[in-house]
Amino acid sequence: MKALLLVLCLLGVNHFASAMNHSGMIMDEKGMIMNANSDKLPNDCKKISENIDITIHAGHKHALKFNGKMFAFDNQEWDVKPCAKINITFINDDQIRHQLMIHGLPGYLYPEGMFHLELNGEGQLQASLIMPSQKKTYLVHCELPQHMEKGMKAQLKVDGGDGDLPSIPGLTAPVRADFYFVDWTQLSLSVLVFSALLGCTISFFIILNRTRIKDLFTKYLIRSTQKGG
Ligand SMILES: [Cu+2]
Repeated sequence: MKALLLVLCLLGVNHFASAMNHSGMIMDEKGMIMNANSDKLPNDCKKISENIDITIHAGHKHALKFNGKMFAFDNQEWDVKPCAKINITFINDDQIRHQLMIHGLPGYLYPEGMFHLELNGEGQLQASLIMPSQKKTYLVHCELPQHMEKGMKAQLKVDGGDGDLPSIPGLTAPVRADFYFVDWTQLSLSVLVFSALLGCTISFFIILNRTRIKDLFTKYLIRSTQKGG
């Protein structure tokens, strides 16, 4: 009976291990690497042209410099030579899940044309990929719901790329800019006109009485200094 249990346990462990590392995917409790490629050359490359180390941070703090965005990578664009080998260090600075996905790669090397790194929370992963020789711009993004729309979008160019992608924070304009609808009612219009008139009145009052206001302020300062002394 004990021997049977031991065999079943071993089979279970073996099955679990194979599930965590199969067909180009490595997965553990920290995150996932899918379709990494450090040695297979694309068909149009005779050799690796350059070896580049790129560190990419992901997190909400990198979106602070972009108005209206919530998530971002620390960089929005990279440019590499044709047939470059890119060694990526992906660092998640947030406590939530983020991905680094590169799309449009050749399917015979990268299933579904995709290179995919994922971190379930703070931490880092390293993986490599080899780019084809074609002059092209690849989409880099996080595919979690709303993360790309909220700013986690970038582009990877090979040989200068074949154009720019839209809606890259700080780089390119969106296809359709956000429109924030204002429901103008009689009340909201009245509040707007009243605020504008009030602002103008206060500004005119200050301009017309600037000498008197200056005198009063100076007197107040002198009195405060004398009291303090
Ligand atoms: Cu994300």
